[in-house]
Amino acid sequence: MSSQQRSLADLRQDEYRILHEADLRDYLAGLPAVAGRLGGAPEAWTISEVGDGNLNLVFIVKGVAGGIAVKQALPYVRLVGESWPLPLSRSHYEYLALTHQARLAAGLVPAVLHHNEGLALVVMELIEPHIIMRKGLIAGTLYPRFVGDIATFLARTLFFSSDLALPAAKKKEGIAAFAGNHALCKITEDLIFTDPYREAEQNRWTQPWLDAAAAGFREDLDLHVAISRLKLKFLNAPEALIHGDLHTGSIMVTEGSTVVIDPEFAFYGPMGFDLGAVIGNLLMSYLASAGHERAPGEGRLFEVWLLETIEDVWTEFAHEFLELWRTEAHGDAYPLTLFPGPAGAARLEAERQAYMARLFGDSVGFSAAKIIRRILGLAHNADFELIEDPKQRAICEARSLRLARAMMVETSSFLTIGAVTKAAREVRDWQPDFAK
Ligand code: SR1
Ligand code: MG
Repeated sequence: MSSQQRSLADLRQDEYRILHEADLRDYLAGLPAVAGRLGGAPEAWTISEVGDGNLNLVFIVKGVAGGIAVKQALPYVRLVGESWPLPLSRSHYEYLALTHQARLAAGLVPAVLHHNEGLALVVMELIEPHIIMRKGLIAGTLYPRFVGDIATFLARTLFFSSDLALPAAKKKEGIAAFAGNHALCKITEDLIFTDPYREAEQNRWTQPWLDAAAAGFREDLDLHVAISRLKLKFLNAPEALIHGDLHTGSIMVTEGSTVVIDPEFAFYGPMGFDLGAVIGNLLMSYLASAGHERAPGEGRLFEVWLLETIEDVWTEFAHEFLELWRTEAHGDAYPLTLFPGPAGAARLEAERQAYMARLFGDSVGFSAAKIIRRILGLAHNADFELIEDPKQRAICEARSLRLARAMMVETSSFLTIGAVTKAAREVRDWQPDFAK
């Protein structure tokens, strides 16, 4: 036994250390169910680190019989480095959220095969042959199953963790179980709801074209009021267990299947934050499309599909959520005894519609916040970043900022999802001054 092997063997199996390939192989070999799933001799397993997110290590391990994905939290933010520590406990919350979501939205999240709290490690089934949805969208691929799957995921995970479905004591136990995930919430509170609107060292944008827009957003008090209201809602509205980071990089797809991954930001928060993440990221995909065209008009069909998809995500979500409310409302909210007879039933139905209108407004606002943070804040997304010509990228980003500002400051003028897609269509061909 080499000295390196001896020192690995000496380590307690649940003691935190960053797992490198040899250590991970030994660790997995010690888990009979996982080793059986991989098959063959551990020495023959292939291990590759594939993490391209901002926070963690992700390994794909393959053996003769099958594959697994291993996600390990690092004690710091991977994107920035050791100067930005981050609690390993996020792995615990991710595990809790994954197992909870698996009960509510079977088949739409990866199955957890193993969790080690000490190592901040989750072993999951390998989602194959799926790819990260953002990558597929950048390539202009259409995903016909996506609307149905994401609408079901959103409706079921949000409804069944809300006061509409749960007795108050159960709901409060849920809030308590996730309350410790505040460091991840703080990332969102800073990076999404604060930094893009002030001078912050980590902010960046496509210079010099967006300098004026970035300065304008730092001085725009109407916008500051709007983003502060959204931040307050994020801080103090534990409506449901939300995914907390539901961008298109947290969704894996094929044309026939959708799987939602990476719920490490999960906590009890406003439902509109998850809906806004999906809608906002699809809007960015739509407005980035022109920047990926190799010939004018090449992306038009894809763009038409994207706008229909945005409309259908909201419409199908609202339909499924309302159906659950009508048939599965066992929570303490809206006691049926307060709505007797046909008049009570009609009044309750009107109230359901009013609730959805309020949730839609939240989703519009959060969607705008998600767009702005990806253009003026620290963490950008590949939809824009992969547009090679920086001026063309800035044009796409400027259109997105214009749309997002309107959605955030004039939210009440967006009464329907059709109003959102109409505004997106209009801004798609708008030319910012620097492009003229
Ligand atoms: C410093 S972490 C930056 C972002 O990465 C995650 O995916 C979240 O979106 C977070 O805001
Ligand atoms: Mg993530």
